Amino acid sequence: MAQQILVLNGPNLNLLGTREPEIYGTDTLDDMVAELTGIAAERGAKLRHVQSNHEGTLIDALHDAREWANGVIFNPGAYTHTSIALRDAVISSELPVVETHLSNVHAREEFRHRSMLSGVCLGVVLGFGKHSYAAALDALLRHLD
Ligand code: CA2
Repeated sequence: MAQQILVLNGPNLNLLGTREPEIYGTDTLDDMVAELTGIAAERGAKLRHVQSNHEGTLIDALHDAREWANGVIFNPGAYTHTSIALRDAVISSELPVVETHLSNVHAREEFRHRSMLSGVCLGVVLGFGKHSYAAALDALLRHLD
């Protein structure tokens, strides 16, 4: 049975490839998800992608994932640094969640150094641009196997 993975992206990540390319790269979100879907297919895994700018929608997606997903790749965007509600939703999902970031948040502003989610995630991958997602997928599939 194929592993089913939710790729969940938070606020402003719909703008990928349109601004701040020096930080976030030039690929659009659609480009990135298409590439990741190909990588997943080579490993016999299936992805579903959800992006939302709304905290509640991200929480709903984590609750829903409990019903069908084996694991989650989650870039919570700026909610990483603030959201206890998303932390609680990760716990409630009872799924392995890999916190994933394009940029190296520790090389940026101090307020980005703290994550409300890392402590309840399986692991964290950051700083490799779109390759962070590929590395997160690889680690998650190895964990699930
Ligand atoms: O590095 C990451 O993946 C972040 O989660 C991205 C968030 C930021 O608030 C986190 O600290 C680290 C911001 C996403 C904004 O994405 C944009 C992409 C292109 C243009 C504008 C924003």
